Amino acid sequence: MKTVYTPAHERHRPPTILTRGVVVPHWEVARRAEELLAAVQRDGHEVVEPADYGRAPRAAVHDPGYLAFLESAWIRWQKQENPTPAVQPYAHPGRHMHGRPTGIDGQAGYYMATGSAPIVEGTWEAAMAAAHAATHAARLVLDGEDAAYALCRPPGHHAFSDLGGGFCYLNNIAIAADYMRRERGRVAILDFDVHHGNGTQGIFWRRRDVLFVSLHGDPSDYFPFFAGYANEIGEGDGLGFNLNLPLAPGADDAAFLDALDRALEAVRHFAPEALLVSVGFDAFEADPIGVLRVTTPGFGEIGRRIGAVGLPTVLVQEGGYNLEALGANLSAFLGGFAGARG
Ligand code: SP5
Ligand code: ZN
Repeated sequence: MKTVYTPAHERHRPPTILTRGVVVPHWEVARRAEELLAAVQRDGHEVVEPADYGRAPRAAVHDPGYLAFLESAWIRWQKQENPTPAVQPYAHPGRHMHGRPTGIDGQAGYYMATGSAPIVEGTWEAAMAAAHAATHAARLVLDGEDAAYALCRPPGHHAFSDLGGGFCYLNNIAIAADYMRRERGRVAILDFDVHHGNGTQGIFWRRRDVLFVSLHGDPSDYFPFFAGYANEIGEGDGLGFNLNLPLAPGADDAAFLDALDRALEAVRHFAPEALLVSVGFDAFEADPIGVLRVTTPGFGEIGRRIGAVGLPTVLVQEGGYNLEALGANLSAFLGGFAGARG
């Protein structure tokens, strides 16, 4: 399978984040992509560089004010007194607060939902490159490839139209899905990262041309906490085109695969012309920030069942933070997928 990769991701090196009041090293590190790339090369997949698709694909999904913020935030932050190396918000608009700040500190809190998406010197360039990689994988499938894999970081599924967070800046898969929609009638997004794809859900909330289905740890006690519940089914034109399948903490391969079957049933019923998949390996039993117990062979079976749907498929990398296991989990997943394609 063609893998779309560019080393531009290395420019995004988030240092630390504040977790439960303690400063810890960031989990979303450049080595993740290195481990995934090594696995792809070991398995003999062809690696291609993404083209530059310009501003249009991201501008079709994201708010202009948010894009302007992301592009300029680091430079603006550096112009303050005693600047720090990363834009880190510390105040967010809570309920009942509707004012719009003009300064960088307030805007950082306005445009970022969490403190876990610091903006460093190369974040904007890396985020653009990740979106181009997902768009390029979509382009390959539109042009007739059976499937393609965007090996990208930073991830994207927690990014809304006008709100980043949870390690995410631009919503790579939403940008790719919207790009495909210009040439295809309906597309479905399946998200099996262990965290709910709240940004992707938000972007397509009122649309019936893009089905969103997510498998994830139950948000009642797990990030992103405020979205991902089973009663979220879309609104307006999008009513009935959003499906959340939260899983209890500790869910194993069997429980995960049962939920996957339900998700794939919804995809088949929707009968899209293409499938896009938010691929996360953080449902892994030994992920440092996971809550589920999917095994390496489990990811193989997940790949096999997704492949067996038989739709043209764009795979887009999201999370997965166990550096030692990332390569094996990707190999198992892609191997399962390819096996189902025959
Ligand atoms: C794309 C993706 O997988 N984003 C994940 C965002 C998770 N953000 C929450 C980070 C806080 C983790 N604190 C857990 C403590 C573990 N001991
Ligand atoms: Zn995740």
